[in-house]
Amino acid sequence: MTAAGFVPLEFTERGHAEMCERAAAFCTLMRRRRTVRHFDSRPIPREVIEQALVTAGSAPSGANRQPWHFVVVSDAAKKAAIREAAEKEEREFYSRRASKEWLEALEPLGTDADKPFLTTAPVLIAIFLRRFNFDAKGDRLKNYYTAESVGIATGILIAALHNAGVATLTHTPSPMRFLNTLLDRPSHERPFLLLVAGYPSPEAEVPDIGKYPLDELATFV
Ligand code: IYR
Repeated sequence: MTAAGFVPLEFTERGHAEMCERAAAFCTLMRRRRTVRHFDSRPIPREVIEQALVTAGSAPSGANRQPWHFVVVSDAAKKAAIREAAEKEEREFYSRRASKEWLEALEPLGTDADKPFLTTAPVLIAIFLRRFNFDAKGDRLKNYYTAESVGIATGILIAALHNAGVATLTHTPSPMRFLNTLLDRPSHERPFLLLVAGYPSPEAEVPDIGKYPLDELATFV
């Protein structure tokens, strides 16, 4: 990225009614997003994934360092290797590492150590957080607000995929350093999240849980 000057902002100011309409339409769209744990194996169009990744890459980031890297995994052998490594960690998590309180919190989601979606879903997007970048000379360039930046980009990716008709699951096997080895990523990149993407299987069910209403999730002062 070279130092740029300044260019005029492209911004569309909308009337009050149009603003409200668009806000409501987007809210309706996004409230229909559900985390899916049962996927169909049918492939999803690669262009859709590519477009959603470019959308995610539009996220704001500390000093515009864009401290993310996305690895799109559709190879069956790679997915199988990821599943095997993730289930190994998950078995530890569910049988030993997780506190009683944590397991109780997960109860309504019905999750366990088996992760068949890691091999049935057509695509796994491994999201890496780059703790630093390298400049043209190969010197380290510090990144800023990396977790915030990658979190925002991930949220935009989830929204972009949902908007295109792709269901997702935010999966966080812990620890997930195995992703560096399996996906050949350097050690200064930290696995941030494994986003499972695809069509839901026809019999997919989701937990009967809700979201906070406005008066609980926000305060206006
Ligand atoms: N990583 C585990 C456990 C898990 C933790 C949270 I916090 C969740 O919201 C869901 C699952 C798993 O994927 O099963």
